Amino acid sequence: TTAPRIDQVFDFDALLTDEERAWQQKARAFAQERILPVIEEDFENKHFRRELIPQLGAAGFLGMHIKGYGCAGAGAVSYGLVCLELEAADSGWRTFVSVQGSLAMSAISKYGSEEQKERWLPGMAAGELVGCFALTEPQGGSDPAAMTTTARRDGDGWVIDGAKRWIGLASLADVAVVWARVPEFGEGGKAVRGFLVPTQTPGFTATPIDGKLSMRASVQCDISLEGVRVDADALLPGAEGLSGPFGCLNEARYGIVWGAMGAARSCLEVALGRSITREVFGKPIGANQLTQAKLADMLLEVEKGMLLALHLGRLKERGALTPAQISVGKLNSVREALEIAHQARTILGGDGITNAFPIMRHAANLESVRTYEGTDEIHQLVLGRAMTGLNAF
Ligand code: TGC
Repeated sequence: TTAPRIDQVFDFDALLTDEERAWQQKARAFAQERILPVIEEDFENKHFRRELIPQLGAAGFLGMHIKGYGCAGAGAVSYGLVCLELEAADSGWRTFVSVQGSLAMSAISKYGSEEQKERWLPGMAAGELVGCFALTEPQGGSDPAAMTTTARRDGDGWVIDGAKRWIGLASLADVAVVWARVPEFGEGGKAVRGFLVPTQTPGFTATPIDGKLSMRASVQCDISLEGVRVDADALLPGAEGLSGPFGCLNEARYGIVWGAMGAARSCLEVALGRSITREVFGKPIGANQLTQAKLADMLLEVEKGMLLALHLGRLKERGALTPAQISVGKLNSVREALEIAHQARTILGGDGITNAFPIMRHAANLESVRTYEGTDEIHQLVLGRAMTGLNAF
């Protein structure tokens, strides 16, 4: 596209530090040089380009908010900007960084023993090892308290049985963070614990889910756990109950707040570019008032979404970000990004449904983003509870 840069209208970058701009530029260059040239082909062919993983590691994007263990120790806003630039290329690659860094590495960093951190984090930061985060089960992801996967003591170790679904990266992962109910710890969510399961362990099987019309350039799997025996030191000692996995979901949801605005910005840029070059009724379609109204409304939502993301990022850097605030951002960013993708498609006319433009790919991807890490409805209910004090789950 020859689109003018929409960020020049608002000068959002003026709100960033030099270091944050440096991360932004690095991620933008990575997306433009390594992802964009191949993404339409990969999406079409359902191909996950594994060779990019060490390159993401070398760039410092994996677990970049974690201090030590080979991680960059960058600020929350820098991490958000990287998510935005990667998702401007494709949600699948932001999802990779989220699953590896915000979910699997965060779980180890927040709840792991020193030995567990030393064993896994440096290789994961470098992109030499891949992690996945096995929380969701086949009956649905919204109510992890209902999980049926169990871990039982067996001599010095644990035996895990159950099934997980929609687990990103599982078939290529070296280690799975598996959340399981430990009956001896009681009932409900309080009995949930996390285990670091090397994926070569007998009884662990990950099968990629086929037939996806969304996130086609990334991998999500079914996992079967049949008598998976792990040593005692596989247990994450710092996680007790559902606040363990939820603490990691907070990190990933925060990245989505920024990331979805990247997909939205790309759709707006393409629509803006085409509005100037596509002629209808003898003039560029962008010279029509209705089109300009659409473009203006899209710009408003991108800029509002980015300002919201920045506000949440600054709160996170102060250690003041709450789960309800993250719900505001996740709900708003994905909902508005989808609406922007749909509006952008109308400006392109029939061309908008082809893969000559990224609009439908972003729209299809965003349907996944809307569903994982808490659906719209879950975030509405989190906010409803925060406002009313009444639990509607
Ligand atoms: P509730 O009783 O509210 O809470 C249970 C315990 O958890 C604590 N908690 C949180 N802690 C940290 N951050 C949060 N956001 C938290 N939310 C709750 C809470 O304080 C309590 O702690 P404690 O110590 O008192 O026990 O639990 P609930 O069952 O009422 O929660 C309801 C609800 C709906 C908010 C929760 O179940 C929820 O968020 N559901 C959505 C789950 C979700 O996002 N699932 C999708 C996961 S995506 C995925 O797994 C795939 S990863 C991506 C990939 O692999 O590609």
